[in-house]
Amino acid sequence: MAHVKTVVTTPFAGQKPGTSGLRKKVSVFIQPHYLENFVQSVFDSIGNTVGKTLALGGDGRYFNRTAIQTILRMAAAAGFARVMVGRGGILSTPAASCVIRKYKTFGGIILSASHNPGGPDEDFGIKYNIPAGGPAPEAITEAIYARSLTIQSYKLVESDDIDLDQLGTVRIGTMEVDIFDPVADYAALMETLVDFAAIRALFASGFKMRFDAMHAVTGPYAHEILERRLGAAPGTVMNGIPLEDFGGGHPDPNLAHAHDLVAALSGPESPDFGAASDGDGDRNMILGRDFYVTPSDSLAVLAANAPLCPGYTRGLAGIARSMPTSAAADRVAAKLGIPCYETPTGWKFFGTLLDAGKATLCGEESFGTGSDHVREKDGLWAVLMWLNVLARRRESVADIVTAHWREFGRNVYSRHDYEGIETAAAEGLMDHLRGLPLVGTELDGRTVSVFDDFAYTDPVDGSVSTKQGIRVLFEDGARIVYRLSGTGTQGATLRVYIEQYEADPSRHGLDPQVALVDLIATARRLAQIEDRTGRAEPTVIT
Ligand code: VG1
Ligand code: CO
Repeated sequence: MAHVKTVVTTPFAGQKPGTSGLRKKVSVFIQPHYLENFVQSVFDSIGNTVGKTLALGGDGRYFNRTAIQTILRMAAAAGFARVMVGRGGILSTPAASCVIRKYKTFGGIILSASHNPGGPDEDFGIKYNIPAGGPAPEAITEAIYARSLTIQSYKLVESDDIDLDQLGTVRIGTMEVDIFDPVADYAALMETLVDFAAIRALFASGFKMRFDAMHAVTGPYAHEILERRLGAAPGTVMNGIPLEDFGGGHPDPNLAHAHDLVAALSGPESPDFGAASDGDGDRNMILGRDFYVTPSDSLAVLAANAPLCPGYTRGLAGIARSMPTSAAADRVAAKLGIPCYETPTGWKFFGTLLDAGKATLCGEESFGTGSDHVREKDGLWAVLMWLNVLARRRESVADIVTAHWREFGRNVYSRHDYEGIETAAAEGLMDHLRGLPLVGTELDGRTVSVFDDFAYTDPVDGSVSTKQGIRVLFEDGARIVYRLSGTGTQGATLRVYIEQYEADPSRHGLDPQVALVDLIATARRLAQIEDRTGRAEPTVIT
């Protein structure tokens, strides 16, 4: 047995996991003991770790490799028998969930700050996923936080760094470290869910696509699956090499940040289909030629077309969406006669519904779509589902979405983010809203029917989550939601979600910013956004 060393430490304030794990600046994480305190708090909060297997990997950002070496030494000291590490320290978030489930590990640690920029001056993140494969529920993240506030020491085994790039098994003390191919298990799972033969035939017929991996984790996955297994032309995958700083970009697949892709998909000669994913591979953006698919619509279209895909031919048990996501999926669920669940923001709330077989597809307006195949949202899976639908329907993305609107009506939708505002101003704004007596009053010609701070009782385990976003629901079905982000690392980010139902097909083609102009004005005025934050306009519109 290698020597286990106990290191005395003192607690750090603020090691509280947010919407998706603990995210901080790299400068915070590299402080002596900071990462170690959090990892020990995880190991102390998840039950007996002796003899267990852990999955470990990340999105490849700066500090990923260093953190992995530290976590391996600590896992050995915690008595883990085995740690499975993606080669090069790489594991996309959905691939990590896949591996945890497939090999029945005692959960996993995922190193990622998702779509936040990477590099020495940017962000890092860490989260623990449970044996079911999904993000730890709040009861566990709260236990981890509580532990971090009392921690006095952590343990590690003294050993040299291991070579993360060499496939195979090495040992740290008695603990096995298996360096495995991070793509193979995930790609095999995808082959069971979508019709690879149909998609191969689509590409063979001259169909053209661009996939923007944004120099983040999905590059190797997209090269293998899209270009090698599905026969998409070489060059289909753009920015396919993972870089520690994502090439200086912001690996967030939206119209503002995936500008290379948006440019590539504009004009009559452009490819038929475009997609992008984020830092850790769980988000997706779907584009047609000169056409943007809102994530809420993408969920609804996939739900309506899922039986075209081999993994879903038997139909869906139910759909789940986060509260700020539009009600487009609800309309599909109603037509299919299946339930639609409304959960708080963050994938951790879908886990119980998926485990209980109550929901098959899940989605969030924040470019997250997924299903019961793993317990994370899954960017490439969503892209493959779209390809499967396109291969079977042989219509353009725009035609599929506009036909969907004609059938179900359009939930016109937009999210406005005000990033990096002062925390006190953001909290003051939310307090101001909470205090308003709105129910039954009229705002710019619309009557408020419901006004609350969203609370959720999990229908499976009964756990309650409160203060999940302020909702203003109007009698005509329009809606405004206000939330503060739980993933940022600097100041606060106010998210304003605006939605209005449009049944009239002659108005379906309008730009949402135009169609929603009155509601957007109401949202700004009601929350006194400019007065309180100094911002006349949002920083990002999706
Ligand atoms: C954001 C999104 C939320 C998503 C979360 C994690 O959270 O709004 O829908 O689940 O990011 O996604 P917030 O609290 O900043 O609004 V990822 O791809 O960053 O793991
Ligand atoms: Co992500």
